[in-house]
Amino acid sequence: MAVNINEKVLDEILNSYPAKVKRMRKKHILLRDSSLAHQEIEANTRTVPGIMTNRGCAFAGCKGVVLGPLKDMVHIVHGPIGCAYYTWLTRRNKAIPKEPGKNYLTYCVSTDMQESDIVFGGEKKLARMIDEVVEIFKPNAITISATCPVGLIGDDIQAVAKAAQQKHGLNITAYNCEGYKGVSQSAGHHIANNGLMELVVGQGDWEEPPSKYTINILGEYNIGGDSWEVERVLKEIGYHVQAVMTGNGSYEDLKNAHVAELNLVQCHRSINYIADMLEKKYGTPWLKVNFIGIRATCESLRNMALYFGDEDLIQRTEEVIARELAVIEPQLEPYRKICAGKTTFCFVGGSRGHHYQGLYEELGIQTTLAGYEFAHRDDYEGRDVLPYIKPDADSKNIPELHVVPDERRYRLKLSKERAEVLKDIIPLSHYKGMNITMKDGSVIVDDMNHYETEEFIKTLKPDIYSSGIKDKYIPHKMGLPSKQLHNYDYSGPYAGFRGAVNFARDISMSFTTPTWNFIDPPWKSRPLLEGTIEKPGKEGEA
Ligand code: CFM
Repeated sequence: MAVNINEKVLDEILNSYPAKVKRMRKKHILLRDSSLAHQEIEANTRTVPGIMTNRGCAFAGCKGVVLGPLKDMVHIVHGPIGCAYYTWLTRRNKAIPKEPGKNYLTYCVSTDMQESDIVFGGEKKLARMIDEVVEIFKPNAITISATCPVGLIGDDIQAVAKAAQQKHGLNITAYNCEGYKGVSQSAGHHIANNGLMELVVGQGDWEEPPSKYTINILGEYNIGGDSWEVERVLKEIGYHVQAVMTGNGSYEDLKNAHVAELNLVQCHRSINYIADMLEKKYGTPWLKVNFIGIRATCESLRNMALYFGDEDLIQRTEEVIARELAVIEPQLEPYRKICAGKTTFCFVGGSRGHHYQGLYEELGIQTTLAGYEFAHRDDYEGRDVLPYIKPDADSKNIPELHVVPDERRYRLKLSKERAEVLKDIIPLSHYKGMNITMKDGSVIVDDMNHYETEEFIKTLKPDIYSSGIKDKYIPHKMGLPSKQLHNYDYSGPYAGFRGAVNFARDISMSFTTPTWNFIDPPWKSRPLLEGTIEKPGKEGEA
């Protein structure tokens, strides 16, 4: 399918910007061309002020994304109530308590800072709040996340956490993830990864995995129940999932996550730091997986079996795949007929922009534009580019945790020789990024804004748009269906085999709803440019 764009058209879109902004934005946009050895994109840099970005803040990345789904902990937001409210379950990370009553995600816990706290400091209020939380909830652990004002007035949340930890004998950790740190929520992922690694993972006393094939799933947040579907399949094959980081996750599972024999990485962007640190500290390799899409799920399962290299496991993997496919293939058939030949945009935060393309393709829908809100160059260009990414003032602002092999617990899970062999056939401790998987002529956009969203829709005329709540209604107003790939519009799961059927059903419904008969996309009903030419007036006339 030809994609209706070239450098000239792209230039015309960008010409509306002031020259400096145009120069800056151009570095964030690529037209995919596989004949070039390498295509570099600028990413993880500041959004131009005034531009309508879809990005969130560091606090959102730390509290909302990584810490928030851990269910047996109470997550205190030290800050104004709005910050707490907007990171409270809006992402639809689902959880079922493991121990009766130990799911605190349904509570929005905040110090509700007021003007007087800003003027006189909020440390005492925070300390009181921790006492109250311990008394009322008796959680297994507590986190405290800082919002912008906390950093601005200088409340020492680390000291408060330390004192409370001693007082209550509970794991209480504080995260300096003030919203303004870094350039997006990505900074908050890093801060949360550091904290969990330093203060939670490894705190348990297990020395050995509880059963054969013990794994962790990293970067899976159980949006709409995704990780339940993934775990269902993994359990059928014979894996033991020790910890999911962090969807439906728990402090109790996480503290013994060091015993796993393999770490799976679903969302590379948000959790690659922990994956790397677990490898350095405990010798556990990580495998890049993708459980979105049928082919990607099958490939991930087969790669896992290859990692363990056990004939029985390989055979069981094939049996489960065959059984699952036999069930879902007939279910998918009618949806494929509806979806065939259509095109989509796939613009999501940091990994779904890539992950959903395969699933769309399996339904016959081509992705003509994709991108990430806040990913880094390695998520586009692959991890080989890591040594060439220059740190800037914003990235240097986020502390790097330097871990060393754990004296007692480090053990090579894989011999060096076997690792070398495997690295050629499976993505072991490696991610190739999104760009190489995209078709020539398709558009790759980093931190796409609302102006560009409208312009690219008018140019490429997709049949459906997929992104999040901030831009969902732009395509709707333009007469196009759109699908939120952040929280799934109250549906899901979309992962794994059964998830693929749910996705196909929902996307097909988007196309077949009669709603779109009442509104035409602008290019169908009127010219894109409207205006009148007036006769020039006499000199001096207004
Ligand atoms: Fe990872 Fe995510 Fe994503 Fe993300 Fe997010 Fe999310 Fe996302 Mo919304 S952790 S990077 S910070 S896969 S909340 S579950 S959907 S932007 S693409």
